[in-house]
Amino acid sequence: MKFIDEVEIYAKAGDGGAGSSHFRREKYVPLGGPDGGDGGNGGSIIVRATSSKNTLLDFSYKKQWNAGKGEPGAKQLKSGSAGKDIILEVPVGTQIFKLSEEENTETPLLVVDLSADGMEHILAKGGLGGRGNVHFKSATNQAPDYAQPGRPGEEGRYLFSLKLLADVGLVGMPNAGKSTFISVVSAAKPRIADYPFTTLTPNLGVVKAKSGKTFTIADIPGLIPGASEGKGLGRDFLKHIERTGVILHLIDLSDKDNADQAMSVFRDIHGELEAFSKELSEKKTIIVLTKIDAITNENLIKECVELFESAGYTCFAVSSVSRKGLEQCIEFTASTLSTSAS
Ligand SMILES: Nc1nc2c(ncn2[C@@H]2O[C@H](COP(=O)(O)OP(=O)(O)OP(=O)(O)O)[C@@H](O)[C@H]2O)c(=O)[nH]1
Ligand SMILES: [Mg+2]
Repeated sequence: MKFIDEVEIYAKAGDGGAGSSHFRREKYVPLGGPDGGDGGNGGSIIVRATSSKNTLLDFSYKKQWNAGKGEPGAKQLKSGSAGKDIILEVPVGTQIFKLSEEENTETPLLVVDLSADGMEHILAKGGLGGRGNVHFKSATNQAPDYAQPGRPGEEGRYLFSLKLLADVGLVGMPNAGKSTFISVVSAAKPRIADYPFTTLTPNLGVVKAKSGKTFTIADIPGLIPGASEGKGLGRDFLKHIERTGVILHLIDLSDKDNADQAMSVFRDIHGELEAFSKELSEKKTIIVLTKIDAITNENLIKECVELFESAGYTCFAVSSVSRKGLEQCIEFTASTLSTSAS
């Protein structure tokens, strides 16, 4: 599936229906009073965040959205029916910006940050229906032939920009085992293969820790040296982990000969995070050494853990194949999230 994280759309709410100007016609009553009904309100365009989507793909196919017009009012005080609302469902984490009428004249204005499942916002409000002439009857004017027109619905160009909202972000070199990790700790089913850049778009998974805590985790394409300057794929996706609380930095231990090699890979990738955004590099980071089932030298694990701990990091050694170490890693991640949230 294609992953789209930025789209521009045009939204037009429905215009209100016109009020009716009409006079009662009854047999034997030569001058019936006004009986024109009200026009219906136009439909609005509403955006709603849903956790069942994680791409803006739908909006790259359909860019123009028009909500229904209100029907005009009619004789015998009949009100026009309201126009239908349109609800645009977007992934949680979508930020919506209003664009100016002329292209690129101003910086887009943030309208709403749809940061929670179910959150809604009226993007373009439908126009009010006009009032029928029955409302304009007065002591001095018993037969008003005036009815209000409907008001126009709001309209505008908007930018939808998605920054995935996950509690935990997975980073690491291609092939580090990120997708395999998310596939065993959550129900996410990403593509996994023994070549780099298997993951082309982010995956989200929900993890239930044994302690009962639940958190979301995002798997993004692998990072390589030079990523912050656009090498590989990673850079485009780093923004998706900008809003995570904790980073799990995965390092494949199965192809390392000594602890220094693992540390040097870590420093390279961490340097890329730093070059992309200082804030990202300062996030709480937990080191996860992966693929330990494929290691014969038990000392290597111990040396690595000691080296990372002496550098101030909490470090876990895990295997997604044998599941060794996963539970401790997940429990620790869950408790780190809850302490940093409070
Ligand atoms: N032996 C062993 N192999 C693993 C383990 N975890 C992942 N692998 C293998 O490592 C290879 C890469 O795994 P992925 O999960 O696709 O790696 P990734 O980090 O998502 O890679 P990219 O998406 O390319 O960045 C696959 O062949 C996996 O089967 C593990 O715990 N043990
Ligand atoms: Mg992957």
